[in-house]
Amino acid sequence: RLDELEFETLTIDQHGPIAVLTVNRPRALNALNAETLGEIGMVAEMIAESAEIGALIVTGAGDKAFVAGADISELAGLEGVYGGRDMALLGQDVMTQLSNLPIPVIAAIGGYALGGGLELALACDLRVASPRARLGLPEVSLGLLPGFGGTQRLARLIGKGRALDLMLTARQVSAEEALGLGLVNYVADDPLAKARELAEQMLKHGPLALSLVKEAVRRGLDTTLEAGMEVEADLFGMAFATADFREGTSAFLAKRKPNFKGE
Ligand code: CO8
Repeated sequence: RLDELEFETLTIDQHGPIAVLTVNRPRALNALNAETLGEIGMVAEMIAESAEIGALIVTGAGDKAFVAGADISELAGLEGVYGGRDMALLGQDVMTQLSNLPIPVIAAIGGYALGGGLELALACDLRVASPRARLGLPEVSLGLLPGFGGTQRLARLIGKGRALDLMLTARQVSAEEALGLGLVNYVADDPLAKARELAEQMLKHGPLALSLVKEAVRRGLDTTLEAGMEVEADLFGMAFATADFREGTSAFLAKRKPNFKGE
């Protein structure tokens, strides 16, 4: 079981098929250093190979922050072009691993989600924020740009104009404004509870279908509409060949609840 493993900078809890990854460096507002990134990558790798975990929630320890960014004290010690580039590549790889997981991944944002912290949330499929949350990409205020996929994922999620507004001004937005921008999906007083509720709702459905939806959207956004339609048709064909599809349709016709097996 995942929750039997020990990590230095994060904790993992498992509630049935739902895993909760909590970034746990509250004294640095859960800032991501190379060790945390490595540990998140390890967890993603294990979840990708686990048949037991059906959904992942990513959150931060304490009330104050989800994750307040990359660890600025570590960044300050990196030397030259290559140090920075390597750090960006490490962070990008980890975010892509999370984003490519075949299960729903939900960020529960209780406080600050800034810089690399917002990029972590952007690598998740959905974002739920507390009314107290503050979100932003303040990298230009440090003479940097987002380096963990933020320039790419934010513009794809909320559009070029809105993404450039946030990145060029470095301003923080409230949860309410983030909701209006489409940056978060839900605002809830208890974002972790809301994320669990959403995960449970998703887990009623066929797990293969969930993973195919994610794959179709992800691959489609990286290509033309025409090529995306082909991806959709191919994946639809794959869904058609599953036992889950037969179970889902026969359960509907027999007016009973489906019992999906992920096959
Ligand atoms: N890194 C390291 N330590 C941090 C970070 C961080 N990102 N954020 C907060 N901390 C630490 C503070 O230094 C402080 O430590 P100490 O108690 O030892 O002084 C502790 O956490 C508490 O923070 P504050 O006292 O500052 O708390 P406040 O309530 O006064 O302020 C803020 C909260 C507004 C969130 C403030 O802490 C802040 O502005 N933090 C930095 C936010 C930021 O700029 N984040 C972006 C970082 S850059 C980034 O993420 C780039 C990602 C891409 C990298 C690409 C690789 C090359």
